[in-house]
Amino acid sequence: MDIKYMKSAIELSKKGKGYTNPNPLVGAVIVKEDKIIGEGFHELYGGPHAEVNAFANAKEDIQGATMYVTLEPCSHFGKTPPCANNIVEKGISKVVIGMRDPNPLVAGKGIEILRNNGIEVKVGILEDEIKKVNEIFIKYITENKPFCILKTAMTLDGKIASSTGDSKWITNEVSRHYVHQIRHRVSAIMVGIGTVLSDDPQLTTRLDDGGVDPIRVIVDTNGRIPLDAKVLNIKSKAKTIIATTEKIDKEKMKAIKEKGAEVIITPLKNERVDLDNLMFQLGKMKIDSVLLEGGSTLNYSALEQGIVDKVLSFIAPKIIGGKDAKTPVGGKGREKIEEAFILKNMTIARFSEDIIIEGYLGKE
Ligand code: AOF
Ligand code: ZN
Repeated sequence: MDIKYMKSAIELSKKGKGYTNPNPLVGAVIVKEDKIIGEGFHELYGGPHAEVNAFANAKEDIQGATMYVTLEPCSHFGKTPPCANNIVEKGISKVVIGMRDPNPLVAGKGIEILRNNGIEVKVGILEDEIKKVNEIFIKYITENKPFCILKTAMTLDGKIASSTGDSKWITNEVSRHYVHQIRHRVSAIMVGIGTVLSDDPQLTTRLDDGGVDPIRVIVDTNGRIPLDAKVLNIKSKAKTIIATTEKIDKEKMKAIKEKGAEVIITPLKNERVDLDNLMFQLGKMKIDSVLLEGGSTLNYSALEQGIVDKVLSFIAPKIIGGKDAKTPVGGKGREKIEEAFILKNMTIARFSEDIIIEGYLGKE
């Protein structure tokens, strides 16, 4: 029974995808006499928490009911008052919690409030699944840096473009649609200046019902971005950030700002943008997640500087060959196999004939 209702709460929580960043995805259901009498989820950043929405939607008397909630109810006065106290006042007698809140402001204090008020509390139902749904939140709230997803798309023989640079399209429509769902889900999308110069991408979310555009981050050490690049000129609610260094020409920086983009300066790291420092600055701006979409030089730097948390690799059933055709990760490369970046918790899925591999970077 616990599993069944927690599953409903998880499904509800996912409806908030793309709208709650940098806050978590949370779902709650209220159950009485084996019947759901109220349900809610965190719908929008800054808005009511899942528990409050579940109370608001409850159709019957909730006295003595059980609440299933994916995340520990909060104990702090943030944008809204503490949910733990609210649950006590509403007369709920049992709370089943998916996972403890990793937010240092809460971290067990919500559970304590409930227990101190005589409420029966059970913690840790479908915890692994909920941790995956909230992998972005967990990293951001504990490290103040965005969760970084490296996405690559290649042919079966490991190429991301032909030797002439043609890359449209390697993956199929289903895979590309999925990428737009991720763009909707994350706070920011990041590419290197090489990708802007060669592809002039828009980096927007294009789903049938629109979707939320991510903030566009262009890593551009020397400030080479053309002022007529699409990322500096398209209409979008999300801003564009040029991440650069002291090497940028001051006049160029002024012109970029006049275009409405923001400029972030990082220290130099190996003569380039210091990506770890960039992640720190993005975290300060409440950016909880970054989808890294290439190119291959930036992908290698990101791995080397240890900012990548997850890799999402699309493999298409195509072979193009060509010894000069680019591969997903370029740069200098590791000299020895024993120095390779190792992934763990690998999963495989298919979108029609494309194969999708997901894995996480093992951090020592
Ligand atoms: C949410 N939605 O459903 C729950 C959250 O800034 P605030 O006041 O909205 O508080 C955000 C914190 O509240 C968040 O980091 C998490 O620790 C806790 N629980 N947050 O946005 C919810 N239950
Ligand atoms: Zn709350």
